[in-house]
Amino acid sequence: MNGHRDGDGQDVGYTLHFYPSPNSLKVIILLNELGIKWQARKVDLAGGEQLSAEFAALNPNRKVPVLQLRSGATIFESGAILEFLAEQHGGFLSAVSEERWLCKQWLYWQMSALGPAAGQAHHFRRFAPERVPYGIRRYTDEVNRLYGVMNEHLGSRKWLANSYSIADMACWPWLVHADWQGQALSEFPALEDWYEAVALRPAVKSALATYPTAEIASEDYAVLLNQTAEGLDNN
Ligand SMILES: N[C@@H](CCC(=O)N[C@@H](CS)C(=O)NCC(=O)O)C(=O)O
Repeated sequence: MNGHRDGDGQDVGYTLHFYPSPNSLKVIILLNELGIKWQARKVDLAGGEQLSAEFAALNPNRKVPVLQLRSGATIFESGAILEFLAEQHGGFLSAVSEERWLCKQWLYWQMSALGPAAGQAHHFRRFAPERVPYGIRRYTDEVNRLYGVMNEHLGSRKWLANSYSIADMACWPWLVHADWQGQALSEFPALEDWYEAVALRPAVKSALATYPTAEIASEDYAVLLNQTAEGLDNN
């Protein structure tokens, strides 16, 4: 799939296969911050488009976001996409080794801790077809702990790394719906200041205004449940 063009025939460079949820919003923010040309293609998650053979060819894990390059090659996992774009376009990931790793450790912390725990909190608090108090408590508490970790770190610095970076862009979208995770930002003053500082950035404002994070309606949520290995070759 070479030479992506928009309606005016301009080369748009990248295509982002996305859904308006935190993992895609991270990448949209970075694309906006870098000011590069890209086009958005919304994937119909509720309709199960991610499970199709066509989509599996883009991402064997059948999730968004996926960044498609001009060559047609694709990159999945939002953290890898952020690193790729930051490296390719020389922004928001320091070239200085120590600073680079400070940024990457918070990026990996988001990918391995904040994102999965917040996702499970959303699941057990809002979507689970049955009420599971243990699941609700476990993930609400863990997200609370992780907010505390960020709050402590941000008590003595403005950004997660030395300057505004892909680490901030990775974490911020997960706090947009802190209430879905049973959290109140007002209980974490340094985190709240950081949240407001990121929210004021024009690239972030425009990402959120153009792609407001959407909740999948509970009647459409069924497709996201009970996926097993057996289902992988059903499509
Ligand atoms: N670790 C992955 C997570 C991707 C992910 O879970 N995407 C969700 C939307 S936020 C998805 O595509 N869900 C569809 C499904 O589970 O069928 C990343 O950060 O890219």
